[in-house]
Amino acid sequence: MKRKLDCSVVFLVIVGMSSIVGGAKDDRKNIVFVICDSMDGRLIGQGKDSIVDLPNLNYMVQNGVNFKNTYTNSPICCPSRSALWSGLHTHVTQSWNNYKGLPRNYPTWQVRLEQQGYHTQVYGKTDYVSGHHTESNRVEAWTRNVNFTLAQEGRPTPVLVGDSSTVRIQVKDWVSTDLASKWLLHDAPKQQKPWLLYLGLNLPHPYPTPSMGKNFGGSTFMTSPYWLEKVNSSKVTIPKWLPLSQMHPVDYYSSATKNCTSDFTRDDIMKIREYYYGMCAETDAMLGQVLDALKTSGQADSTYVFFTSDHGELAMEHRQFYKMSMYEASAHVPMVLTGPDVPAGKVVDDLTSLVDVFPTFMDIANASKPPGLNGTSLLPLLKDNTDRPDWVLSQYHGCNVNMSTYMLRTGSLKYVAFGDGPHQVSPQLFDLEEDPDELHNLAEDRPDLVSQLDKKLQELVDYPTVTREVQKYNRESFTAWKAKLGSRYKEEIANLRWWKDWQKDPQGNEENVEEWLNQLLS
Ligand SMILES: [Ca+2]
Repeated sequence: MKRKLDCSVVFLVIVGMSSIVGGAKDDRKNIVFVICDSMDGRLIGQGKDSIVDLPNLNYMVQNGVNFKNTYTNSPICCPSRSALWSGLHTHVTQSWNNYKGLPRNYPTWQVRLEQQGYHTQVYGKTDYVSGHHTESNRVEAWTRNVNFTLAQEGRPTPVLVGDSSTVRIQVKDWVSTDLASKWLLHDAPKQQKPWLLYLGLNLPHPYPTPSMGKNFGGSTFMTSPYWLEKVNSSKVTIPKWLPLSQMHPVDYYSSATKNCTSDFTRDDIMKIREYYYGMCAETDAMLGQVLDALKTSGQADSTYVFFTSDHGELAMEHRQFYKMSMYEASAHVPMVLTGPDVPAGKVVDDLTSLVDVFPTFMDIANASKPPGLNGTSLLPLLKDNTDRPDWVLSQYHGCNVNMSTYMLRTGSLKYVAFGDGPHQVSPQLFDLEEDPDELHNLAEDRPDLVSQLDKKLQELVDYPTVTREVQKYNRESFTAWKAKLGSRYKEEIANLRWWKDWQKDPQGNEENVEEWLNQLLS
C-alpha cells in the first residue's frame, strides 16, 4: 500500500539531512548544562579549606576550568535566567522582576541551537518566561517606592529532617536528575544530532515556610544529618554585621523586609549556615549522578559540562538571607566547565557573567549568533586569550529592595549605585581584595573613584533613565492589577506575604499606597 508522504515526514527528512553532511555524522560536541538555584560562587574550588565537601564540583574543578569571578546579571530567579537565556542585560530585555522575564517563544540559545542542527533536552526548572511566581512577588516589586517597610518574608529558620541515611530531601530535583541521567544513558547515545541536555535544579534555594500563609515565603533551610556530615563546622564562620544604625538605608530596608532585623543568636546563625551548606552538598550529589551517567554511557569525551547557578544565597551575611543584593554571597555564582580540550585544573580570574553563556554555546556549536549579544564567549579564556571586557554588570529591580540597584565590578573594585528615585541615597564602593567581607564602604572617602566608576557605569547603562522606566512600569502594572481586582482589592493587598505587618496599620498602609499612586511621574 502506497502511503501519502505528509508534511511532518518531509520536515523530518530535511532536519535529518541538516545533521548529516555528505553522509557523515555531525560530530559537533554535546553539552550538558546543569544550573542550580542559589549557590554562593565562593564555595567552588576551596580545596583543603572547603566549608563543605563537594566531591563532584571538585572533580570538575580538577578536570576543567573554574571561572572563579563569575557574577549573575541580576540576583533573582527570573531576571537572572532571562539574561542567561537571552544573552542580554536585564535593562535590554526589561525583565524587571520575577513576574516579568522574557516573552514566550523568545529566540533563546535553545532556539538558536535547534535551528542550527542540535537536539535539546530540558529537565527541571527553567523560569525565564514572564507570568510566573506569586502575586506577592510582583506586588512587592511594584510597590518598592511606597513609603512603608513591611516584612515580606518569613524569618529564616533551620530545619533538620530524617537521619544519617536520609539522602533525597529535595524530591522534585531528584526526579529531574533521574530523568536527565536516564536520558543520558538510554536516549543520548542514539541521537543522530549533537545535543544539549539542560538540568535545572531548585536546590540549594531555601524551602517554603507554610506558617507564612498562602504565599509561602521560602525561608526554611532544610537538610538531614546525612548531608550535615559533609559540612566542616570548624570552617563555618559567623558573619560580621554592621550595627542596624550604620547599615546602608537600602540594605536596612532589605534586612527588614526579609525579617532579619530582630535578634539572632550565634547558634541560630550557625545552624542556618550549616544547613545551607548541607543543601549545597545535596546539590553536588545531583550533579554527580549526571556526571556518572555521562561517563557510563561513554559520552564524556565528546561532551562539555557546564555548572552554574542563577544567583547566590546570603545565608545571614549582612543581616540578610536570600539574594537580591550585590554583596558577594548573593551576586557571585559558580561557573565550572569541563570537556574536550578544556585544560585540567585551570583557574580563570577574568570577570565573567551569565550573559557569557549564550555566545559560549554558539562557539561550541560552531553556530552563528544573533547580533548584539551582551556577553562574550568563554572559550578563548581556555587559551589565555584575555581580550575581553574588564568589567561585569549586574542590576536589580525586584522585591525586597526599595531602589533599582546597579553594580559595576572591575579590577578588585565593586561599585554599587542606586537608581535616581524619590529617596536619593549614596553609592557603595568596596575593594574586595582589602575588604572581602564588604564592610567598609569607601564611597565617601574616594569621590575620585566614585566619579570615575559612575561614568563607566553610565556608559554601560543610562541608569537614571532605566530606573524611571521601571518606576513607570511598576505604577502602571500596579494600577492595572488594582483595577482588575475591583472591590476585592482591599482584601487582596492586605493578605499578601506582608499580611502580619500590614494588619498592624491597614489604613496607614493604604494611605501610603494612595500617596505613591498620586505622585506625578518625573
Ligand atoms: Ca533563583
